[in-house]
Amino acid sequence: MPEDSEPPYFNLRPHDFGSDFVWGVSTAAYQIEGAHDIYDKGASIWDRFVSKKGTIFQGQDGRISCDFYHRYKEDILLMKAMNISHFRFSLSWARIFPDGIGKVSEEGIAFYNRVIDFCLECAITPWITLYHWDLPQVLEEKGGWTNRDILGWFETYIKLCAERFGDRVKQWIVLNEPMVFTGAGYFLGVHAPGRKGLKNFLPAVHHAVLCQALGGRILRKTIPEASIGSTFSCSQITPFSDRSKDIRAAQKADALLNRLFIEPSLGMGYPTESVPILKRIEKYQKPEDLENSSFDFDFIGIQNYTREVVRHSYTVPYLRAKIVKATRRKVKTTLMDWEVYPPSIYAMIAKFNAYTGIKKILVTENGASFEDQVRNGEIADRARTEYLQAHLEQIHKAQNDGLKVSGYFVWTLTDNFEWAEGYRPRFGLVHVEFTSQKRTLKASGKWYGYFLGLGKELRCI
Ligand code: GCO
Repeated sequence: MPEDSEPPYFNLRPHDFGSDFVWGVSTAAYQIEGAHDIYDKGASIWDRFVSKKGTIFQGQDGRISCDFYHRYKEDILLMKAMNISHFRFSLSWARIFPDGIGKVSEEGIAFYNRVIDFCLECAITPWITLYHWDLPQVLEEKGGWTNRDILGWFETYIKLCAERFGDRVKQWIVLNEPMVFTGAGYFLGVHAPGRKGLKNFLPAVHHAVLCQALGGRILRKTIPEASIGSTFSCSQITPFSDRSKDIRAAQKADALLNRLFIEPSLGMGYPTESVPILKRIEKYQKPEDLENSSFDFDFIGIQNYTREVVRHSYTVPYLRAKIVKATRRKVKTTLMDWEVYPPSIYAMIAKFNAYTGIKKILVTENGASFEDQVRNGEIADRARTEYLQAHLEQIHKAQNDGLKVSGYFVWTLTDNFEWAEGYRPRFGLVHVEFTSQKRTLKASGKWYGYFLGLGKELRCI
């Protein structure tokens, strides 16, 4: 047997993380569901964005993806076989409200009911993310996240989801990584809807902050017993050198990438002392907004994959800071060109733990894409297993050092549509051959299943 198909030795067991520790996998609707126009489903900004030339690697799209819409049973059974007891997935707003608000699609509701009910039948706890980046296109045409009316649209959407699914789903996440969907979608234009500049970014940020807290309040009211959170992308930021200019640049990047959304939600306002340009958000603020930006979340999901090294740069407007790419630093990287740097997850747990208002921290995403080799029907992805293990070791160390972290969700179950990168980066524990839709458990998936099952044989397959 080739050396790399054997899982590396790992000395931790699930119970070393505590008996209440939550173990799961995370997914997102547009990345897995396919069935992009089935029944009366409306188009989302991603349905539209992928059809623009030059936006996605090789012109790919998520029209079919891994066809989770039709194959959800097979995929949930795979989770069950791997002893995974928590499944985080998102709802497609345009599948539920084809016109953004107004008419409800009972077919869309029925699909999510099937998914939820099958999870429960398999003793898997469903975790719903309400917004993982796929705004209905009709709402984008009215300004999307830059239009303050989004507060009303979002309220209508969340209220309905809470009413229809809240009897069975008790774990709720309002937003997925607001920094990424506002930054990549409304500032850089590299994600849907492809808008650029501060005039789009700043109102989008402010409305996302307000919606995040509003979503929390609606969920609390509609499902009083629910556990409610929101998720944040975060990376340790290391200054390129100890020159004061680089240190200042790193502080600005930290404020923008790690603090911009969590701090207003804790009632601390925007980090304007580090990034003065954020003061321009005032233009979009109403007197009641400061109070309405915060919500007492039951948990915070942190999503960490790498760290960033940042240096001063005269050429970057406003921020005067830029990321030094991992490839240029000659460090070990994943296929996304992200440095493999497990201590970053420890640093982020410590950072979020230091905020007094945070009650509970879960790692709601962590994972890696590598060049997976299929040999004789086996996927020997030792690098992924090592990556996951190294991050789990850091989480365990954080717990030993008294930091609170009580869950871990791998990104992701199956290979899927990686946004602007298309299908090239594969993040799954399960390999998908996209033309036949054949699923094959990778060595990393087998390892995760053995680990969670305490070394017992995988439950079926
Ligand atoms: C996120 C992204 C995921 C990505 C994953 C890998 O929540 O971070 O939304 O959808 O696929 O992070 O890049």
